[in-house]
Amino acid sequence: MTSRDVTPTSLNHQRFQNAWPILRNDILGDFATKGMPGDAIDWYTKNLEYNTLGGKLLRGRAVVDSLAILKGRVLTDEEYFQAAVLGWSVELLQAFGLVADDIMDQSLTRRGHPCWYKVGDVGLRAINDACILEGTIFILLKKHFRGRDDYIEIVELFREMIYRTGMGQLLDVLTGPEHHVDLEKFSIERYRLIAIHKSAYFSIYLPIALAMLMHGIPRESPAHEAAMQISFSLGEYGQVQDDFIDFAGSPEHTGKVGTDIVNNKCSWCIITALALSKPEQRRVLEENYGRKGVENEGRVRTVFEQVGLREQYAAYEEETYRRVTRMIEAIPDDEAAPALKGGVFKAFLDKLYKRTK
Ligand code: DMA
Ligand code: MG
Ligand code: MG
Ligand code: MG
Repeated sequence: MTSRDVTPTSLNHQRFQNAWPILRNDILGDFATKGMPGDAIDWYTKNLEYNTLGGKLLRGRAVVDSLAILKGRVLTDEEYFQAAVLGWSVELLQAFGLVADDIMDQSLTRRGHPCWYKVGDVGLRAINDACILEGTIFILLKKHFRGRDDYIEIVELFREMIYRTGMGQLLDVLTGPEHHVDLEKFSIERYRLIAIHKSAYFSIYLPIALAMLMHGIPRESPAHEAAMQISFSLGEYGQVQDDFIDFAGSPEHTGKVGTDIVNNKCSWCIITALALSKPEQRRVLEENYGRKGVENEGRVRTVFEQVGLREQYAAYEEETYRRVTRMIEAIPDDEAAPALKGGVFKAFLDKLYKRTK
């Protein structure tokens, strides 16, 4: 059974969206209950809506989709709502991560609008807004999960995933410092460590693990271990896509302007280009990567084209799709992992495959 057999995608999207107004009221109600005056509530309303909405909701919807696949049936309204609370909590994690990420990456646009820190007089207040968005996750969890057997495991999982994501963001900036370009620091091993931490844990493993916990599969189990390993592969694939889109995507379509080349990021594009470049091309990369000038970026882009990065990416995508599919097909349907279903990963893989934003 695939996720599509369980619930049609468009219907599922609407059902997921329907939970938002309820959670939004919970969140703003909590702010008011704790004595926050009107101006603070107004500010928070803007922060919340600007940064949580407008994305693809890939991660949030993955929680409900995965739970339906694990159960092998359409979810009841109660089950759906509880899973949607977790899904929106993942979206809140993503929201606070992006607010902070855009400051660190000095990005200009996100989801087709100025990054939050670039809006009006927000500026570096965005740091505190990110912290509040993070705190909100635990308000929702407390309200809707306290008293359930899986409450503590769910809270701990969010805490761990936030911590891992922070480690990934740290590695991301340490590997590509703003004023010291050293392409020797870039390696595929380092790349994997960054991608797994900044992306795979919260984007892939978290939604799937939440569905598994709701389905009664405890964290300390071979099923979670297996889920984590496949999530790492899927997460790395998703980050390679993000990196390629940073280079090749059009801002009108993706809603964001690529910043990896000027920011000296240890991206899949530069690692691949370095591996393929002739000495002369490598010199161009060394002299121009991570520099602020438009001409510098242009020269790097030219080398990326010369080494055939687009073809490399297309080949990587096909190879990865086949490799991850094999991993998914190899999930043992046995005593060790009785309740893990390959369908949850296949649904994720198919959503990522050939994405252009
Ligand atoms: C973002 O990585 C990671 C987190 C944890 C939000 P990134 O900077 O490559 O993302 P984007 O390309 O969307 O700015
Ligand atoms: Mg970024
Ligand atoms: Mg970043
Ligand atoms: Mg990126």
